[in-house]
Amino acid sequence: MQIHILSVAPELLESSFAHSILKRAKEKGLLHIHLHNLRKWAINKHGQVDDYQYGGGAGMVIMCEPLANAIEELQQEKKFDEIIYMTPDGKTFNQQTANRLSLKENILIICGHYKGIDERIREHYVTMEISIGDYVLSGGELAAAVVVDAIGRLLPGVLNDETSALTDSFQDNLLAPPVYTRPANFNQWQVPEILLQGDPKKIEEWRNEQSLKRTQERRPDLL
Ligand code: 6GU
Repeated sequence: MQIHILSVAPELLESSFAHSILKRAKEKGLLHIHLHNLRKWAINKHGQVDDYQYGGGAGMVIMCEPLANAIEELQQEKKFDEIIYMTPDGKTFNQQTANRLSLKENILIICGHYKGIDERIREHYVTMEISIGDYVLSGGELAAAVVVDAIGRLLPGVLNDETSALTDSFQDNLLAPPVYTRPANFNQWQVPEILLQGDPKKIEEWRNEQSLKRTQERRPDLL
């Protein structure tokens, strides 16, 4: 899968993809992330990409011209399955959207900043608008990192049996059960007996019960 990201602060994204699971996905050639600095398409030698908004009001808006030029140039190389704009007024991201996006081949993600991007870019190029929750971030980069992480770990071959996505919270609309490791007794705090007995069928039953109980208690809206 190829993910292109257009941003005025691509440095913010670099370290997110340099670790652990996403690093392995890149090394295995399963995920290619291309960061593009929007300033490359600035309208003048001062690196300008934003301007005051029509009608007045605080905050700068990212201009049509650099965005349109960047998108058109990137589109000459490949056709994107989705052009995603990261924005707090987008559709709230969830596991289902992550699953769906993980099946695409080529994605372009646009990170906004300041007051956002000129509406005409949203009308004419953007195919999907994503928010990661009901709060405001100062830019779309951290939100894009969240989305890329959630997608990247779902790509076939990225996770192994030990880290399988099938047992993640949300994957079946249930929260994951509690987990334990050695020692079985720490400060008299005991690991549930059933996990120590080694009967796979009973363990699976127990985990399903725990998942259900946890979901009922914490996220009844998922049921
Ligand atoms: Cl995608 N962008 C910004 N700037 N703030 C957000 C967001 C995105 N999702 C939640 N808050």
